[in-house]
Amino acid sequence: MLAAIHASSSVILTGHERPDGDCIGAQAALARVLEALGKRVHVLNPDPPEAAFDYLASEVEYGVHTGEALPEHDLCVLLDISELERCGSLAEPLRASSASKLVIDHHVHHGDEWWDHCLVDRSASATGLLVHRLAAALGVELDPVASAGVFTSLVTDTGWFKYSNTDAETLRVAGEMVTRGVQPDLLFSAIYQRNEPALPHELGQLLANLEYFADGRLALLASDPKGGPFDGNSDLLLDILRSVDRVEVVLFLRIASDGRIKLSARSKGSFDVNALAREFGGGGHVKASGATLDGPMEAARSALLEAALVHIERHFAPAVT
Ligand SMILES: [Mn+2]
Repeated sequence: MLAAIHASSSVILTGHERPDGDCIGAQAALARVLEALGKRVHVLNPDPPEAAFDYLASEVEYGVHTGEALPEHDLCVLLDISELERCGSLAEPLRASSASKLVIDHHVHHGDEWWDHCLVDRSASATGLLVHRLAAALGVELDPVASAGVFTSLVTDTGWFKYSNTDAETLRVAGEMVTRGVQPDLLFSAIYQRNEPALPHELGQLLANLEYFADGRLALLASDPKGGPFDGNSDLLLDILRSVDRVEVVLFLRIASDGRIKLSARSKGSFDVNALAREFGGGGHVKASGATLDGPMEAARSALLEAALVHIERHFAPAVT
């Protein structure tokens, strides 16, 4: 893999649709590392980064692919994703390109290992952590922008170091990024404290539909279709639901602005929400997964609830004595 990077001269970095903080943070870091090695780098995603990450977007050019021909390249790196199908309009031209493909990811991968090279570690808290390891292997020092990218990856994928994927390496690397100039309080307010005034009202309306099942272990929130689409960051809402003592599984269904129904699934313990999300064509991690369901909302809610109760009964069934 290192040889493939050294041999390349022009590299496309890409990621999944609606790229999150880990995806674009890892891209920012890798873009700076490759540029330090003299490579020409094009960051090209199916969608732009959220405005919350404009402190990275002001330093790194995040191109958005709208169907045009790909820039000339001899290496393509997929970050925070291992399936070309999730690269939106980039999937076809990338598949047609003869350039080698490198996957840097920490998600569960199903199916063929189709890539040429990979740096995949499912135990890594964030893809940005893998880019940090790669930079060390390449002998490149992270500059302030790359450091902000790695820090962004770590904090967004660990819920600011709250989730069980927060390990010693994550905290050690976060500390190193602070040494390199990252100011955690500034990044925290940039990412989490710039919501619209309407957000608390929207969350209040959404929370009115909260239901508990399975003896309080399942919190299910299906947004009211009359309430319109919700494209805001749902982390805050998921945090509130997870804060309930008895709740083990959180399922949030919302109508996105494209009219489709998006599922965010979270687990507090060992319950595997990835297995549940996969039943609906989605996936992710054991404790955090998502999927897109067919509407209408009531049908999606019933199908999801029925499947979730089967999984929960299986998982929490008392041991047979
Ligand atoms: Mn990630």
